[in-house]
Amino acid sequence: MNLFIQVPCLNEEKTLPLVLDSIPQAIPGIDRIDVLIIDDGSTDRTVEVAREHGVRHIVRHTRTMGLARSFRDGVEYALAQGADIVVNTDGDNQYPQDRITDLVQPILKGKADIVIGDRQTHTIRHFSFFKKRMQRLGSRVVNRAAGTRLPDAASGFRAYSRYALYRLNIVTTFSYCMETIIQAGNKRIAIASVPIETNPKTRESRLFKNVFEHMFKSGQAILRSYIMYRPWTVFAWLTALFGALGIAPFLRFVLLRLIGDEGNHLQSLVFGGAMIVAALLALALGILSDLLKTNRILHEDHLERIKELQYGPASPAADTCGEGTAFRKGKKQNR
Ligand SMILES: Nc1nc2c(ncn2[C@@H]2O[C@H](COP(=O)(O)OP(=O)(O)O)[C@@H](O)[C@H]2O)c(=O)[nH]1
Ligand SMILES: [Mg+2]
Repeated sequence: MNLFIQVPCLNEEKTLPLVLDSIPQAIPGIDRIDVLIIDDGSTDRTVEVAREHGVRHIVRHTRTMGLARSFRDGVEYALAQGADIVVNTDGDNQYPQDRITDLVQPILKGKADIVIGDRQTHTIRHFSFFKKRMQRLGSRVVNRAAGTRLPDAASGFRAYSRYALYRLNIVTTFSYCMETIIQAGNKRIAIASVPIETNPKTRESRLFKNVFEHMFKSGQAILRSYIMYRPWTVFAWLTALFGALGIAPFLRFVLLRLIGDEGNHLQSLVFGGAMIVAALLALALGILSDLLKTNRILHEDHLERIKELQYGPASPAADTCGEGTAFRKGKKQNR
């Protein structure tokens, strides 16, 4: 088992040594541990610091491309180097790297393909009351969209098996944390959670200026993923809502006529007509997005096969008896 620990970095020269020094040297069940730095166009000494600490794997972006792209490029590099598990941790030393040993256990035991370090946000001292509530609400929304029961959907401290990385495709430029959970949940990839305690804060978040920006951007990512994976849920509800609003004025009109009202009720009928047009539009969009979903599933199947050809079989078990992939492909997938 080869483990790659990847650290996406944008100007982390100050805190990177703390991260690198706390990465475990050996983990039972893991034959080899490699550290990978993804430098997203840092202008400080991040890369030099990494090299001074013995990091041999560095992916560099000449210009800042964002966290989601950095994650993707890191994963591709790790898979090409033969990684069986990829752990992601942050360059600001927010996460306890010594807990990586526990983080990879569910994957080693074959119990999960993604493991998330649960920061237990309600206990974090530097989080305000409002931020704690919002973290809980965010996780609840993601769980609903993904059909999961995870306590901390926004945590970036995670382990992914090779199989999970073959099946996940990141399309948003932001908030890939939320997106991966919604994808994984809908694709019936097993996700586990391990409680962790975060380290004291070293600096302010660079990803979000404030909690409202966090909420707005995460909300966008969640909505997009939800429509991608469950278009009918969204558009069927919209069709039903507009349909009901459209039919009501016509029913009222018929009833009033029956009891002898001779008025023409033009305004309410125009409103009803507009609502019925909106319902038909929502229905058409639902049909279109369902067709697009079929297309996406075929594309994703292709991508999975390409990754298998490029990087080798998804799991060692699949190599010999096919068991590894067979038991993981759940029965009821909402892909
Ligand atoms: N690639 C990339 N990484 C970033 C960017 N901004 C922050 N990071 C990295 O993403 C991780 C999390 O960033 P951080 O500022 O701690 O955000 P937090 O998760 O809200 O605490 C750290 O490892 C940062 O170095 C960015 O624009 N691009
Ligand atoms: Mg941080």
